Amino acid sequence: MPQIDRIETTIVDLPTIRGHILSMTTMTVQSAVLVRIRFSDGSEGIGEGTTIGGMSYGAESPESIKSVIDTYIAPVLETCDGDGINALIDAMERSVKGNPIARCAVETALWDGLARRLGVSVAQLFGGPVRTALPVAWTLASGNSETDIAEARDLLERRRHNIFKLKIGTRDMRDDLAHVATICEAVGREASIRVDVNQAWSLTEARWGLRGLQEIGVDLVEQPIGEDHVDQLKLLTDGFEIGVMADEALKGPKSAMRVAAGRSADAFAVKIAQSGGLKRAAEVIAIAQAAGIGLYAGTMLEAGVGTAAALQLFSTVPVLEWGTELFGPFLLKDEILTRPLEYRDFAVHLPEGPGLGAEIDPERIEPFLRDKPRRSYM
Ligand code: MUC
Ligand code: MG
Repeated sequence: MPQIDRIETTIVDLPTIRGHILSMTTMTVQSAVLVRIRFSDGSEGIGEGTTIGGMSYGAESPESIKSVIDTYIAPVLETCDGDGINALIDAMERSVKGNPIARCAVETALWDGLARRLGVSVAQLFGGPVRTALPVAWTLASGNSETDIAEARDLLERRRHNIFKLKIGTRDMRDDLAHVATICEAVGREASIRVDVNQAWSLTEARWGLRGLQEIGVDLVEQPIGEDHVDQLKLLTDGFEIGVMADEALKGPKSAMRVAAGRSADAFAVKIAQSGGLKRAAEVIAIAQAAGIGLYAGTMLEAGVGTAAALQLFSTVPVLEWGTELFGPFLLKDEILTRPLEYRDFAVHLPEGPGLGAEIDPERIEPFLRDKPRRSYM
């Protein structure tokens, strides 16, 4: 029985390749909390807890993720049986309310450790992969139509992405719609175009917005209104032909059940972090499948470790109607994995090897470690 000896955390501040403009913030840096669990038999597991834009996207920050793990999760889990992941999830949920990203980061490291000890992939622990290549979207969010079109054309040419998500909601509705129309006109025949409003619209705005987006030929609109207004999301889902996706409204199985019960969305953007870990994300997936709701693998724009974890889980899902957006590492200027994830032919590929199939390169993260002295984590 390998005991959990130590849970270590560190924050890395990773610059993005360009400003990433969402309705609530513009990102120029992504701060990831890296977790390493050391077990008594010498094995290790790694995880990542990452949010978006400090505290502007959700209720956790990089600093809170780290401090919740250090102060409230580590003391509860240390000395426990590292193989008993269900018991450890239960212990985390009983001792820490909310804070799904912190719990997900630790749970990821537990799955990685167990899978490595067994010499299998994390996907194998979830029943095994049904696919090794997953369609992958890219987000066009420079804020400028011409820059976005150039970016899209380049990515199409390199066969990296043929699904594009546009971030809207910061500008006047007419300007946003004109921006979307310009991009659809330029690349809409070769690519699927979707938009993410990140909750920025009222119901009235959303009605106009969805009508306009539908006429332009956009395939899908993500979280057009506030996450609490599930009843209003349903009005939009029922009122328009364009697909409506829930993202921020989904915070684990209970909220997923509420959205599914009324079929208030056509599709779920399932994020392992927002769901509170891989296990709860698998439950959200099961709820969508049972309710006839389409699936999409969402991201909190994680670096390589969190992205690999999501890939392991989503490779086990037979039907991913809307594909994935597991492109996080590409938004970052610098790679942190020893062996980067592979992207080709419009797909991201399941990494080989035990556990997550991902290793953190100590030299690559060194310049970005927030805390000095730097030697304690690796
Ligand atoms: C979100 O709300 O979907 C995912 C991709 C992206 O560009 O932003 C994130 C967050
Ligand atoms: Mg979203």
